[in-house]
Amino acid sequence: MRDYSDITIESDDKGVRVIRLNRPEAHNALRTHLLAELADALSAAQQNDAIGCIVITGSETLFAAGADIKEMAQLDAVALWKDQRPLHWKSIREFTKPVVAAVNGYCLGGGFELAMHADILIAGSNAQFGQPEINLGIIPGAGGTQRLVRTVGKSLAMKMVLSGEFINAQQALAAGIAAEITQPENTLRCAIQLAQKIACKSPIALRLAKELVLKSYETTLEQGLDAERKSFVFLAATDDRNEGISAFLEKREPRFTGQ
Ligand code: DAK
Repeated sequence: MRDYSDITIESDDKGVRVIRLNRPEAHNALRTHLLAELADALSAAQQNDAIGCIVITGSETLFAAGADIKEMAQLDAVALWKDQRPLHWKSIREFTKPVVAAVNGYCLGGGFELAMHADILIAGSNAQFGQPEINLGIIPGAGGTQRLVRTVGKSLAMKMVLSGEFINAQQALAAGIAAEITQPENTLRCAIQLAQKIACKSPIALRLAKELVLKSYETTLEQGLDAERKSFVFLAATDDRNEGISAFLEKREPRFTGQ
């Protein structure tokens, strides 16, 4: 395992790797170095067949307060032009394995955008979500203007992006941002349990399922259905599909191999 300073990594024997944001002194602000480590950790997980699902989390009281404002203050237009952060965000965006976000406390700005890159979000009852960039005279920079509206609809997205107001865990659940709410001390455990349930499925089917659900943001229904049908046919050529069906018929647990 590589040596990281801004994140920590922990893996279990059930195919789950937990990536924890670890800059408590700066409310886990996503400085460039942290994003680079995160992109690197995801790239390592991508290449490791033993990892089936990732959990991204912060602490019991805080997910992340956004981009590092102190770092941003140093960046003029030329520095922003050469900014490496969009490349790291691209790596995060293109990660193909399932990602569960376990979110407690503040989940703001770039932190919220990171959580929205996850496929499933489990929120602690103390979670607060917001896009407060407008208070700094800027706008969301990692997809907040695009992903939020696709999840919660125009009116709530506009309210959050234009006013900078936060919403709580209950509101996030009602708006479809969170899949589940739990007590803050249980958020990570809950996310890991879900990730373990996911990690033991067929990695090929998982990858296609994730890709197709995300594709629905970008395609017409007809194109999406076509892609789904072709993927469905493709899966019939895999060992995992035969194993899944055989296991069901033989009343045993499947053992997927990713072949
Ligand atoms: N950056 C740097 N430091 C931060 C920080 C942040 N985002 N948030 C908090 N801190 C630091 C504080 O400065 C303080 O440090 P010290 O003064 O002790 O050294 C420490 O963390 C504790 O913060 P507070 O004292 O403020 O704690 P409170 O509990 O009173 O308040 C708070 C918590 C989260 C409400 C407050 O800290 C706050 O409002 N933080 C800023 C939230 C925010 O505005 N977030 C949006 C940042 S802009 C891009 C991609 C993404 C983005 C931009 C471009 N590209 C790819 C181009 C994203 C932009 C953003 O996220």
